[in-house]
Amino acid sequence: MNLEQRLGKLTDKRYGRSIAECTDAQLYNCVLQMTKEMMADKPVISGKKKVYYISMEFLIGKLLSNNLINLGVYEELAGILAKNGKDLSIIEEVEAEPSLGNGGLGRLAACFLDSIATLGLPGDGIGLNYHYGLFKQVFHDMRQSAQKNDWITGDSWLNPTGTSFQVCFGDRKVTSVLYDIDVIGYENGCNKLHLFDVATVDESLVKDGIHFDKTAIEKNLTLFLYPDDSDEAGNLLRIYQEYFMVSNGAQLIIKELKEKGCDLYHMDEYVAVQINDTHPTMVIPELIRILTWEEGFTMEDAVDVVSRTCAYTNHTILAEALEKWPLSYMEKVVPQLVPIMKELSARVAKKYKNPKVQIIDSDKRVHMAHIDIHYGYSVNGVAAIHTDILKDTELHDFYELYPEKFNNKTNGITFRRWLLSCNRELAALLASLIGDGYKKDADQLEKLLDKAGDKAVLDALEGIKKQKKEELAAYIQEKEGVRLDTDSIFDIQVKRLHEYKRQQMNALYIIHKYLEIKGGKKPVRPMTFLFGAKAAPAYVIAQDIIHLLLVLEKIVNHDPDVSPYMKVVMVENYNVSYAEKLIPACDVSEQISLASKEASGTGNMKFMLNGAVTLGTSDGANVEIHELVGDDNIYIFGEKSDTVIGHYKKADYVSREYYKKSPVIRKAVDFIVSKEALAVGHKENLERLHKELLNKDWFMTLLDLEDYIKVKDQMFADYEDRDRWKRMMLVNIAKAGFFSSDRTIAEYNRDIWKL
Ligand code: 26Q
Repeated sequence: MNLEQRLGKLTDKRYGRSIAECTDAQLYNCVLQMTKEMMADKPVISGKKKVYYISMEFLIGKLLSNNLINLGVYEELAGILAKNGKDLSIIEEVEAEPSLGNGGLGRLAACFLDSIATLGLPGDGIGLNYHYGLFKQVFHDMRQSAQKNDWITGDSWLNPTGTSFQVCFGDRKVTSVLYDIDVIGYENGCNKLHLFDVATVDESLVKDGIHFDKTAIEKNLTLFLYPDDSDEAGNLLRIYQEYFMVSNGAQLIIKELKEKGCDLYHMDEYVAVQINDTHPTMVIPELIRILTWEEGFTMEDAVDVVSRTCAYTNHTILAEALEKWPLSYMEKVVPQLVPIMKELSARVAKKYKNPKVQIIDSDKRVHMAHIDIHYGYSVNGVAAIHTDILKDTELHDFYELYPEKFNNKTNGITFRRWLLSCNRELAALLASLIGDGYKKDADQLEKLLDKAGDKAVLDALEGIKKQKKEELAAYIQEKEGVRLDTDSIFDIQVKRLHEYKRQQMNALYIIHKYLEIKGGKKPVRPMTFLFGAKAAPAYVIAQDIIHLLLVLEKIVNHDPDVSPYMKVVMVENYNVSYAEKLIPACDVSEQISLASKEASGTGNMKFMLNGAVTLGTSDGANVEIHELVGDDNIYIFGEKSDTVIGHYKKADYVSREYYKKSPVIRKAVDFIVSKEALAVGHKENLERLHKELLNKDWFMTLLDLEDYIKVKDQMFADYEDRDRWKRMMLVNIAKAGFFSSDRTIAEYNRDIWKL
C-alpha cells in the first residue's frame, strides 16, 4: 500500500470520508495516527549500554513535521495532500504544542533526544507528563497573565504503556502511569521519551488561570511545570515532582536492567544516567536506596556503582538558581532518602574539611549540585567559557578535588527542526549548492564558503530571507494586529525574560532611537524590534520589563512621527512554534546577556544557522560563534566576563554613576517615568523599574548601554552595504555546523557515556 492509499484508508475508516473531504482537524488526526504507526514499525535502537537522559523538562514542540522529515516522507505526503486540495502546513497548525519546558534547558533536552536517535545510539528520555505544562501567556492591560496550556486534547503523540509504579512519600503513596512518546532519528530507528503521570491526577483542580490547591499532591503533581527559569525559590510541590520523577525513573531503569539480565553490581556497564541540571539529583540517593534496601547491596557497593553510573550537567552559574533545599523539606517529602543523604554528607565531611564542598551545610540545607559532583563521575558545563568559569570560580573548590571529572560540552541544536523543518527554502538552496551531505554531517556546511563571491548565491540567500520576513509579517499581522514593513531590518530578541538577559537594555536602545526620531534624526532604513518572552509569574521586575516593552509598543507604533521608521512588537505566548517562524526571518540576533551570566544560549545558534548576524556580548556560546566567524561577521560589545566578575567581587558597580555621567543614558532611563510613558502605562510598574535601574541594576544594564548603542548603530549602518551583509549571512550559515547537536551528542558519547 502506498502512502496515499494508507492515509485514504484511515480517513475512510475513522470518518467515512476521503482525504479531500476531511476537515483539517480530521486530517490531522489521521496523519498523526499514520505517522505513529510508521514510527512503531521502525526498529528500536538497541545495544549493550543505554543512556537515560533524565530531565524535569523536555520542550519538544510540535512533532508532526519533525517526525515526517525524520521518516523521510515529508515531501511525499505534502504532495499527496496538495493533490487532494490540502496544505500540510495548515494541517500542522492543528497540533497543540506541548509546553513541557521553560526554555533553554528543556529545548536542549529535546534536541538531544533527536540527535541521540539520529546517531543510532540507545538513549531514552525520562520526564513528567505535565497536563498543562508551562503556562500560556496572554497580555491583559499591558501585563502578562498566565493561563493553563491545555495540550492533551483528543489524539496526541502519547502512547499508554501499561507500566505503573508505586512512589512513597513521607505522608502519602501514589501510583504512577507511564506514557511513551516515540523519538525517531533522522533516517534511523526509534528511542523513547518516557513521561510519568500520577494515576489520580485531577484536571478539575485548576481554578481560574493557573491556581490550584497546592496541598492535594496526588491530584496536582503533574498538572503544571514549575514556571521558573532560575530565579525563584522552590517549594514543597517542586520536591514532590522531582522525587516522583526520579523514583519512577530509577524503578524503570532497574526493571529494564533486570529484563536484560544484567548484573546490578556492573550497572555502569549497561547504563549511563545523565542528570539535566540539579533537578533530578535525587536519582542518586534513590538508586542507592533501592540497591541497599531491595537488592541487598552494602552501602559501599551501592555508592560505588551509582557513582560510576551518574553524570551531571550544569546549566547555570546564577547562585540563586542552584538548588539548596532545607533538610526539613526533605524530611517531610522524602524521609526515606534523608538517612542516605546524611550518610553521603558524612562521608564528604570526613574526607574534606572545606565548608564550601559540604552536602548539608551549617544551616541544614542540602546542596543538590554537591551531591552530583561528589557522587557522579562527570561534571560538564555547556559552553567553553561557562566551563572555564565553573572551574575557575563557581565550582573551583570542587575542580581542585576532582579535576578529571570536569569537561565541556558546548551545546548544539538539531538541524532537522531548526533548518530542514523551519526553513525548507534555505535547506533546499543549501542542498542545491553543496549537496545533501550536510543534513547528516553538518561540518559540510563549510563548503558554502566557496560561494561567498557568487552574486547569484548571495541574492538567493537574500531572497529567502525576504520571503521568510513576509511570511512572518503575515502571521504577526493576524496574531498581533501589527503591520510590519518587510524592507525594514528585523531585530529579534526571543528568550525567557530575565534581568541578566537584559531585554531592558534593548528597550533602552528603542527609547533612545525613539527620542532621536522625535528630535528629527531619521534612520536611513526603518527598524522592526521583535520580542518574545515569558516571565516567571512571581518575578516582579521581569513583569515590569514586559510591561515596559508593551508600553513602548503602544507609544512607538501609534506615533505618526515615529511609526514609519520603527515598530515594536512583543509577541504573545512565545513558544517553540513561534520561534520556528521568527528565527528564519531575523536579520539581527540579539544575544546581549551580561558577560559571564548566560551559560551558553542556544537561540544564538538557531539564528546563525538561519542567516542572522549576531549582536552580542562575549558570553556563553557567543564566544565560540565569534571565534568561528571572525571579527568581520559578528558584532561584539560590552565588558568581558573577567571585568564583570571583578565588579561582583569588589562590589564596586554603581549604576547611578553611569546614569549621572551620560546624558544619553539619563534621557533613555528617565523616559520610563516620563509623562508620555505614564500616560500609557502603569505608574507602579514603571516607577519600580526606574528605581531598580538607578539603585540596584544587579545585572549591570547601564554598564554596557553606551557601547551597545554605538555597536548597534554601526551594525544598522553596515546593513546598507548589502553585498557585505549578504556575505556575513553566508559565513554565519557556513560556520554553523559546529553547533549541530549531533556533534554535541557525539562528544557526550565519546567522553561520558561510551555507548
Ligand atoms: C530551580 C529550582 C526550583 C524550580 C525551578 C528551577 C529551575 C527551572 C528551570 C532552574 C533553572 C531552569 C532552567 C534553566 C535553563 O534553561 N538554563 C539554560 O540552559 C541552556 C541549555 O544549556 C543554556 O543554553 C542557557 O544559557 C541556560 O540559561
